[in-house]
Amino acid sequence: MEIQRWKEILSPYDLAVKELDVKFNHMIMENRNIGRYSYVERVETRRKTIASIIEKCKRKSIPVESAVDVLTDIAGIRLICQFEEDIERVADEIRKRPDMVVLEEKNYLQDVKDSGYRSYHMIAQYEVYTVHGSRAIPIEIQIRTLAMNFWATIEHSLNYKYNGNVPDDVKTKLRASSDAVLQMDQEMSSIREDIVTAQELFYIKATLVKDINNSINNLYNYEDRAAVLNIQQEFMELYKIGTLDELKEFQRKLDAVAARHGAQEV
Ligand code: 0O2
Repeated sequence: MEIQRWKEILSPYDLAVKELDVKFNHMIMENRNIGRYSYVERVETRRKTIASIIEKCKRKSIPVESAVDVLTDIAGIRLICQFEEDIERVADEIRKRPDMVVLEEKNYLQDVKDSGYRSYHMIAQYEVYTVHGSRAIPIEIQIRTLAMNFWATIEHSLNYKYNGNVPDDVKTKLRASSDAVLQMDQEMSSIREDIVTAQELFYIKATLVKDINNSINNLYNYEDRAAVLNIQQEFMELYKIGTLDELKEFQRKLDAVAARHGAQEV
């Protein structure tokens, strides 16, 4: 197939992965900004390369011309969570989203693959609007923990190295390390509440400090420079020894000054 034709065929898939990358990352940011734990820790997106599409077609005896009718993982998104419990929450959020329809689910957390692979897979249909009109695109969504992702990344690269024929002793080690990953995920789950609370506090403080810095920078537009430097100094002291409530009160005062000047900024 000509490269120009590939470009046309794959363009809506590129759009789909870009849109979903923005949407899921925005969701993470919104949660963190309000100091709420995000079930999704990290997002990875990719559109399958032409070489990889051709290779998969060969492997599955599919004519390349039918690739887009048969393959459901040309557009892929990976949602990486910190804890195994978060995976089901994320899957549930996806089922409820109005911008996609889940067509299929595979639970490799329950039905662990012989390789030792663990992950939760969904195929969803997602609509994009292009200059040629609207197109419903299948998206493969893989949901897994950071630890599962580490394992899958290493195992994938070994498969690539050995061209799919991984030696038996390496396979045995991979399965053993997959069990170790499961054990680690379980250990981390047992202290999940502590970690979530610590992270929520961290993001509340980080957002507050960012807002205070913005407000102070903004003050330079309408306050005397020496006065702003004094405020900055006061903030540095508070940052070192102040409580969260004191920082909130400091931000409220800065906000009130900006409001008086009709100059609030985000
Ligand atoms: P890539 O390079 O990641 O895109 P199939 O898609 O036909 O191979 P199936 O049963 O239709 O397999 O879908 P399945 O099992 O849900 O797997 C699809 C994807 O899951 C794979 O895509 C991998 O990304 C991942 N996966 C599945 N099994 C394993 C495994 O044992 N190890 C690792 N590391 N990843 C796995 P691709 O196209 O194979 O690869």
